This record gives sequence, C-alpha cells and structure tokens, in this order.
Amino acid sequence: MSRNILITGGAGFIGSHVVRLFVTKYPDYRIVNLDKLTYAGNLANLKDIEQAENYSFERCDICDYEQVLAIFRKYRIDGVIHLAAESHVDRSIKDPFTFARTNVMGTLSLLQAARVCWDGDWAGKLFYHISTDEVYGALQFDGTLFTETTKYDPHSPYSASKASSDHFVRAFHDTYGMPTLVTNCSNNYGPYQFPEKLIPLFINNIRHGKPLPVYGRGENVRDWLYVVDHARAIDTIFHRGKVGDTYNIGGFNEWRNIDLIRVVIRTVDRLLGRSEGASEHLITYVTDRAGHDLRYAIDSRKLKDELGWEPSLQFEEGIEKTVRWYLDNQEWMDNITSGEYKKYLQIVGQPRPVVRGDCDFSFGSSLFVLAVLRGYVLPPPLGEKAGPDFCCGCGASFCRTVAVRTAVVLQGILSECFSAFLSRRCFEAAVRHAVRCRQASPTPRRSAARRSS
Ligand code: NAD
Ligand code: TDX
Repeated sequence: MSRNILITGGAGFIGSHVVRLFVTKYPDYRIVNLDKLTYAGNLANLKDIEQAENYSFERCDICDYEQVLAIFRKYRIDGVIHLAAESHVDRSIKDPFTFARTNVMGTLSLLQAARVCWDGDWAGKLFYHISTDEVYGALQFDGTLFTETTKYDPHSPYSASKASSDHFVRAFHDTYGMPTLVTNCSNNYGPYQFPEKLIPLFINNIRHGKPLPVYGRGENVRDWLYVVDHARAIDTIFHRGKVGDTYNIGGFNEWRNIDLIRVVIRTVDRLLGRSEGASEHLITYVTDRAGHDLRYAIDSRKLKDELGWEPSLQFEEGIEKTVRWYLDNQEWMDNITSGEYKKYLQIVGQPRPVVRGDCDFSFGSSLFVLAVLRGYVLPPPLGEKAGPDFCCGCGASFCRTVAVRTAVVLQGILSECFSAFLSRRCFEAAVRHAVRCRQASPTPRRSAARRSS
C-alpha cells in the first residue's frame, strides 16, 4: 500500500535513523522529512539516502502553522511520525521558553494541521508522537520500572514540555477522535547523535584528551537503547500499534553513569591503540545538573508481549559500533562542533569542577580549601595557584604538595573546623560549614601567613 508519511525532525539523531529505515524499507511510501535544521538538525546525517526517489525534504518550523498546513496539503499526508523537538535537558534549564515553544506549541500546530487537513476522515490516518521516559520523573534505586501507567511527574523544563505535548496528543484523540499513538523511550545512543549528549561528547573528549565532566557523583542511572532498535520499534508500532494507545520502549539496560563512562573510556582507548583505561584521568567531577533525575528504567514488556519487539543488540556490541562510528567519522564531528555549537559553549560556560570527598583528596588540602572559604590570606605560591574551586582532578602531585604545606600553615584553623569536620567525616559537609561561617563573617579576619610565622 502506498502512503505519504511526514517525519518531523528527520535531520536529527533519531529522526535520521527513522527516515533511513522507512525510505529504504518502504519504496512505495513517500517520506517527507520536515525539519527546521536547528543546531541539532544536520542533512549530512542523511547523505546516503537523500537522492532516493521516495524521499523529500522540507525546511520548515513546526511552529509555523500555515507552512505546516501547506506541506500537509502538498503531499496529501496520511501519516505523521513526530520527532522534531528541542531535546537537550541542559539547554532547557538555560532557555525554557524555546522548549515550550517548539515542543508544546509546535506539536499543537502539527496536530491542528492534521485535524484540519484530515477533516474527520480518520480512515488510514495516524498521528504518532515520539516521547521520552523523562515525563515519568525519577525512580529510586529500588528496582521499580516505569510502565505505561506510571503517573507523569516531569522535573526539567524539557520533560515538562514533552509531558505537555503528550497530553495534547491524547487530548486530540479523546476530543476529536484523531487516531494517535504515543511512545515513551529511554536514552538512545548510536551514530549521528549531537555531541552535547553524554556518549558522543565523551567519545570526542577522550579522543582529544579533554576533561570528561561527570555531573554530581556519577551515580545517576539511565537505561540505554541502541538508536537503530528504537527506529525498528517505531516501525513496528507505526504499522501494528493499537490506535490511541501508549507503548514504552527501553533496552532493559541500566547503567550508572560512572560505570558507563568507564566502558566508553576503555573502548575508545582500545580502538585508538592506547592501553585500556589510560584516559580515566580525564574524569572530572563537576557541579550537578539542577533537578538531576536519579534513575530512569523502562518496562517495555507490553511492546514485547503485544507486538514482539525486542532490542536486537547487546550493549557491548552497540557501544563498540558507536565508538567505531564516531572515530571513523571525525569530519562529521568536526563540522558540527564548529560554529553554532562553539557559540553555545561560550554562552553556557564550562561546568565547574568540584571538590569530591571520596576521591584522592588529603586532609591537608581539605584544610586549605576551608581556609580559602573562610577568607584567610594565604602565602604565595598557594594563594596564587588555587582558589575555592580547587579540585583534586588538577594533578595529584600538586594536591600532595599543597596538602603537606597547608597542613602546617593552617593548623590555626583546625580547632575551629575540627568538630564540623570530624563529626560528619565528610569533606563536603565541612565545606558547607565553612561557607556558612564565611557568610556569617565575610571579612578576612587574619592572615594565615602571619599566624604561621
Ligand atoms: P535531536 O535534538 O537530535 O533532533 C531534533 C530535530 O528536530 C533536529 O533535526 C532539529 O533540527 C529538529 N527541530 C527542532 N526544532 C524544530 C522546529 N521548531 N521545527 C522543525 N524541526 C525542529 O533529537 P533526538 O535525540 O533525535 O530526539 C528526537 C525525538 O525523540 C525528540 O522528540 C525527543 O524528545 C525524543 N526522544 C529522544 C531520546 C534520546 O535519547 N535522544 C529518547 C527518548 C525520546
Ligand atoms: O556532560 C555530561 N555529564 C554528565 O554526567 C552530560 C552531557 C550528561 N551527564 C549525565 C546526565 C545524565 O544523567 O549523563 C546522563 C545522560 O545525559 P544526557 O546525554 O544529557 O541525556 P539525558 O539527560 O538522560 O536525556 C536523554 O534521554 C532522554 C536525551 O537527551 C533526551 O532527549 C531523552 O528524552
């Protein structure tokens, strides 16, 4: 049967895999890729299929209702697979308006265009909306999983905007009878992902010997799915899913960020001919993401039981393929990490390294940080070299030197901070104590140099 399918966001990461699958698997279908080509949209992702006869591209903002309507009419669209979105949580924290505009208003504009165009003739029509597991909020470390009936509880502006768009899709089903489907998928990884997301960012940084910014303690858990398996699931659900229903898609593949990062490091090191783990020193703990969801994990048994879909790749195989792809496609990476992306990094700045209590951080250097926070004037070279952002990731020998010297110099403050430090046996707690003390009396009260002499 011939179909005219509109795929939005087809120049992005997941969208490009969906477009490729549909263009090659269904030569009778006309596949129209509608994409605004934001920083995340890249037509180079589709180089291999752009000449296919059944493929068309339309540059369009989904929020531009009139243009969307014209595209629906031009191609007599009868099916929509809607992926276009702002998709990066960190960006949503900086700029929530753009997320509400694209993800909520853009989805509404598409729904309304479909409603007007299809005009109540729903036979053979489908509006399939691609969503995320993040709408369900965060799980504890208790083995529970998100199911299709888990209550929505979004925490970031990104997930709030996706949750809102999911509600609009269901509202169009319930109110107008539009045939809709919603799927909520876990974290995807694989080729063509923009390198602001964890896995491609880290592969690129390891290659270039740049720091690997691990948010918080690296203990957050994500459930990873190879992107081609997500595209396969979308194909299955588009053709055989129950209209009006919701399906969760996941890999049953949970990883703590820090463990995943170590796997990525070992894989990149090996494929670059370095000794495995040689790049672990690049791990840099940084300030945590605001509202960072602790754990995501998807129960996709409904999809397996009803439609027979399962992930096809083991994680080790998927990561190996992914790392190889990024290493073999350095030009793709170089092209997108110049220009707009560089500007974005300048605007948001680099995450701040933080002092971590469980790393190789000695008692003396802890005292040093406390002293800086308390406003002591330190003797050179200590005062020049380090500040309150001082981090053990900056070099172990320097840490040790500082530790020994400051332990001597700063004995004077030991008694003041001793109880806070020892009673909690936690360096971060001691720093918080020092910050509170400093807020209470912000003026440096004496010079450590003078005291030590
Ligand atoms: P992406 O950021 O890589 O791609 C988004 C695409 O949408 C880009 O091509 C961009 O140009 C386009 N776009 C953005 N704003 C647009 C607008 N106003 N008009 C038209 N096009 C616009 O995103 P992705 O990771 O491929 O995610 C695709 C979809 O899947 C999103 O809806 C996302 O919420 C969802 N999702 C992603 C993941 C994941 O792990 N990446 C997991 C679950 C669900
Ligand atoms: O530099 C980093 N350091 C770090 O520790 C980055 C970019 C991320 N992280 C952490 C945050 C998360 O716990 O790694 C984890 C994964 O982060 P992202 O790749 O940004 O993904 P996440 O926030 O989990 O959201 C992703 O999955 C669900 C996609 O970006 C969403 O579009 C999708 O809906």
